[in-house]
Amino acid sequence: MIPTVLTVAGSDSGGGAGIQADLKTMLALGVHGMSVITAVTAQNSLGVQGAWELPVEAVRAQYRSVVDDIGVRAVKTGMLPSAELVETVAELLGGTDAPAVVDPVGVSKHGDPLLAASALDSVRTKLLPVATVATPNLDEVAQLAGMRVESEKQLRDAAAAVLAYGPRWVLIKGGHLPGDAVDLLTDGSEEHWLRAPRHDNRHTHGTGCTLASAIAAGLAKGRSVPEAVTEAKEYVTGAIARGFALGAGIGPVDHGWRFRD
Ligand code: PXL
Repeated sequence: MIPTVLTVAGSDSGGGAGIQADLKTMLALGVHGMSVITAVTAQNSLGVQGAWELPVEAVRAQYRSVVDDIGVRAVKTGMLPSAELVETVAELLGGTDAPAVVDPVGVSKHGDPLLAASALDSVRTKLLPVATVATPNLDEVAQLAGMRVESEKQLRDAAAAVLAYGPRWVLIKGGHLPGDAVDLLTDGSEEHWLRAPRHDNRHTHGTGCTLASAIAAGLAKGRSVPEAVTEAKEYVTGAIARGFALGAGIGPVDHGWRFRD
């Protein structure tokens, strides 16, 4: 049986992030990817030109169609643009017996907002408590926990602050710090420091979506959280190394890099 994985996220018309990144990652990692679309963005290498949220009923119906018939071994969430959608998805996840990887998406690579400011409290109080693993980057840590991280040592404080909202594990992504790309995975008792060399490549669109989807793929295959995160980091590091130019701006990571090497 091929493990089934569901992404609940927004569409990126440029194909580098969002639903498109998630499904490519899942294919590359040997699982069956399925999607619940929460929003449609008009987007390219230069930024987000427009975004339209789907009605709550459309999100709920997609989710029930997939989960009730096909079933899911893991779920990943990405762009959930409104408080109403965050709360709907949190409730759906709470009623599903599968691990959930929550990427608390705040802004795009270009700084375009993908989440209403009014939804932040719902992310903290409804979505994070049902997460098996939450994967904030440092901008999202600042947004959610009001904490500015400027050194590797402070990743530990950031992890404690996010864990306080209730996810079982947190992966704080330190990639926006200078130097190596260092992330901290912890459940409050174990600590796993993941380090990868920084690739001098500006084509990194889709990095966060890809990492979270890769973690979900690993969990669906039955890996533990530390194993799934370690393997996902290896996959995304390879994808970043092979990120390529597209359009006039920031190109995507290469989801298919393992097929090419
Ligand atoms: O990487 C965050 C993200 C999530 N979802 C969608 C996006 C992006 C970034 O561009 O476009 C749809």
